[in-house]
Amino acid sequence: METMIMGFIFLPMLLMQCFMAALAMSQTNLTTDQYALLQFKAYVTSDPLNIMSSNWSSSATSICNWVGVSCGAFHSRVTALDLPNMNLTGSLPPHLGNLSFLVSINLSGNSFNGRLPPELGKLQRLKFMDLSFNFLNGSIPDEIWLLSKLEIFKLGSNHLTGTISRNIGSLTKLRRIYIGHTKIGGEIPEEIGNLHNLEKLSVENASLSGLIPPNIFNISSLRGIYLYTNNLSGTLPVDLCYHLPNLEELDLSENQLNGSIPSSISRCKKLQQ
Ligand SMILES: *[C@@H]1O[C@H](CO)[C@@H](O)[C@H](O)[C@H]1NC(C)=O
Ligand SMILES: *[C@@H]1O[C@H](CO)[C@@H](O)[C@H](O)[C@H]1NC(C)=O
Ligand SMILES: *[C@@H]1O[C@H](CO)[C@@H](O)[C@H](O)[C@H]1NC(C)=O
Ligand SMILES: *[C@@H]1O[C@H](CO)[C@@H](O)[C@H](O)[C@H]1NC(C)=O
Ligand SMILES: *[C@@H]1O[C@H](CO)[C@@H](O)[C@H](O)[C@H]1NC(C)=O
Ligand SMILES: *[C@@H]1O[C@H](CO)[C@@H](O)[C@H](O)[C@H]1NC(C)=O
Ligand SMILES: *[C@@H]1O[C@H](CO)[C@@H](O)[C@H](O)[C@H]1NC(C)=O
Ligand SMILES: *[C@@H]1O[C@H](CO)[C@@H](O)[C@H](O)[C@H]1NC(C)=O
Ligand SMILES: *[C@@H]1O[C@H](CO)[C@@H](O)[C@H](O)[C@H]1NC(C)=O
Ligand SMILES: CC(=O)N[C@H]1CO[C@H](CO)[C@@H](O)[C@@H]1O
Repeated sequence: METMIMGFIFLPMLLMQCFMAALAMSQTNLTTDQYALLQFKAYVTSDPLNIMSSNWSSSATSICNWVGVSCGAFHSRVTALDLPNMNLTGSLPPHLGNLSFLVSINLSGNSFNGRLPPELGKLQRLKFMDLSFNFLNGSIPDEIWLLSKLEIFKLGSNHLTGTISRNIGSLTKLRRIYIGHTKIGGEIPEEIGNLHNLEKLSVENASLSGLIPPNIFNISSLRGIYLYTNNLSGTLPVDLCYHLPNLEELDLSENQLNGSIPSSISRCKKLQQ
């Protein structure tokens, strides 16, 4: 009986303490999120549409009401930073890596330049990364190839250099990768064959060389393969279309491929282009 009463008293107290601790933690980190966003704003050098000047300020309401920012319903941490096509110029601060609840970042179609901060590799919850159509340079930091929750990964149409990391094999949730229209070179790592959910592979108009790993053609989820305008060599496998029931578009033009087009091409039943 005593134990039960103690339980009745202490259990709610314990829960309350946990709740307070959770609240404190979320508030601490909300401050971290705010600081990260203010740093992001500080790194923006031109905002001709005045997207951020009006309500991206610490004196205004919660950061969750800032244009382009979304927060989680329960924990009120920043889950999305989406400001595509906003004519923003600037670079990306390392502090973005502190937005530890971020699921989506979409800054495509702006004029961001400079390097991708390696700290983005800390965003372990990130599913959607779209920084395409900017002026980012340097190579893709190693850590970014380890963001295992990534589903959509778009860094194409930038001035990026470097190679595709073998760690790409750990991005098993990837559905779309777009890193074309860059200067990314080297060979396509065969680890890409691990990506069993991949629907679109776009590394066109880059500087790829070497052979196309044949296991790419075993990824049956693929709907589009775009590797045109590179320096890929070798011969296409005879069983090219044995495992590609969903392939709609295949563009390997403007490379150094030789040999004949495999007759198995007729087994890609959905091929349109
Ligand atoms: C912030 O700006 C956007 C766009 O101008 C507006 O829709 C939104 O209501 C503003 N939010 C606050 C809290 O002022
Ligand atoms: C990013 O925003 C652009 C413009 O609205 C949109 O076309 C694109 O699909 C978005 N990217 C992602 C990954 O949702
Ligand atoms: C915003 O960008 C678009 C497309 O790049 C351009 O046509 C437009 O003039 C820009 N607007 C401002 C205010 O800079
Ligand atoms: C956030 O990130 C920056 C740069 O990566 C770092 O200097 C800072 O201490 C981090 N932590 C907080 C709580 O803002
Ligand atoms: C990357 O861009 C920045 C800013 O435009 C520039 O200062 C830097 O020299 C560039 N780095 C490389 C390696 O091109
Ligand atoms: C390839 O990209 C360059 C810019 O990097 C562009 O000028 C050229 O038109 C592109 N070529 C194709 C075939 O898309
Ligand atoms: C593709 O899959 C088939 C059947 O599962 C297998 O026999 C073949 O070795 C695979 N090819 C590659 C290059 O992984
Ligand atoms: C393409 O690869 C060949 C060797 O396969 C090499 O001789 C040539 O210089 C490369 N071209 C470019 C533009 O990288
Ligand atoms: C393709 O080119 C390579 C050299 O790059 C050569 O070894 C091979 O025999 C060629 N294959 C065909 C079918 O022409
Ligand atoms: C990214 C970040 O700042 N995370 C912190 C969230 O709050 C807890 C508790 O205060 C810290 O341990 C984390 O480092």
